[in-house]
Amino acid sequence: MAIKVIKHNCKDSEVTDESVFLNRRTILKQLGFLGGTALLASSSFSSPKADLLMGKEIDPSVSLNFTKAEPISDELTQEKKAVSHNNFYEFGSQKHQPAELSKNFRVKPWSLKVTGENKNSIELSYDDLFDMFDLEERIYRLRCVEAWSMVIPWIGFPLNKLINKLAPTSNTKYVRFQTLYNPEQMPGQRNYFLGGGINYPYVEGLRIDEAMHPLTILAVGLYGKSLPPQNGAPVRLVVPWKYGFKSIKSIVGIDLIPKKPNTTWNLLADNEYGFYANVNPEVDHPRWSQGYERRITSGGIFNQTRIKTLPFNGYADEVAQLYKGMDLRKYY
Ligand SMILES: Nc1nc2c(c(=O)[nH]1)N[C@H]1C(S)=C(S)[C@@H](COP(=O)(O)O)O[C@H]1N2
Ligand SMILES: [Mo]
Repeated sequence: MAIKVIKHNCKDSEVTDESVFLNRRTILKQLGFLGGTALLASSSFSSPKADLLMGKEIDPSVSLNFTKAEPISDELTQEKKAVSHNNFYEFGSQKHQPAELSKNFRVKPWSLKVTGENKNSIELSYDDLFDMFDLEERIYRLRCVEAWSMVIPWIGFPLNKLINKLAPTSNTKYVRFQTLYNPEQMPGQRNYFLGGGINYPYVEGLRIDEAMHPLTILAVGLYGKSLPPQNGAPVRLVVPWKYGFKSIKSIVGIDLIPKKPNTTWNLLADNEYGFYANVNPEVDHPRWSQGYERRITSGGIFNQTRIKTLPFNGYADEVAQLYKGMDLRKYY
């Protein structure tokens, strides 16, 4: 299936005919040449375009072409929540800060370098992220180690498709990921307190079998559109059976390596955040229970519903065999 259309931060010369057309219509509308109903005649309007037509602040994200997911029984988190309640310490450690402080984050041009064994490597440009693989939607639960959770329709591709391009051998035991380091653009990287005391760049890692698992994706979009900066534009990892901090954002480097890599939260507090970080209601965080979570929904008190946390975040049937014989209290 062919991919994507328009992207972030496009100059006028780069945008597709459709968006130029929509821009022109906006102008025509402002001039009073078009009625509102005529503008709604096309069924392909997605919300950013609708916002454009309404003359509201323009959302830089754009519609993507992708295979739609089957609905799941969990209620989707409202999009406005998913893009305004974030953890992205590079843009501040309070939930509301990433959306506010990442507005001018430039994601184009982008370079994602992927290295394998024997200096084997590939580099993906911004366009490659959307063009190299067919995009598919995945509706996943996201469980933060802080005991809140959401249900988010991501758009992306399985990480194993990218790894397979580097033809890994048995020497590859782990995969290391790194977020962009750019203090000029990321205020939390130049201000120790804003950035939550993290030693940047943010790094993460997976065992190779976890990285190759079909549930593990690189996401380039959510809710039908490319990722907004606060959710990790232009490309982030999503590993649905692990605590959210494993799902590293705005990735510039992926390396196939023989040894277990360092991971940011483990470096900060080894006793609180392990390398594995599989969602596990049996293993409490030293400072709070992991038995329950606050699902961010449209109902409940304060739009939160208290629910039981499931082993592997409800993906045990798919992933439990990866950890056969391991003591999950030790390998937390
Ligand atoms: N680079 C980077 N990636 C990150 C984080 C971060 O602070 N920096 N926070 C993590 C945490 S704790 C969570 S819960 C998820 C949140 O993803 P969301 O904001 O898209 O819901 O991103 C993860 N990825
Ligand atoms: Mo998190």
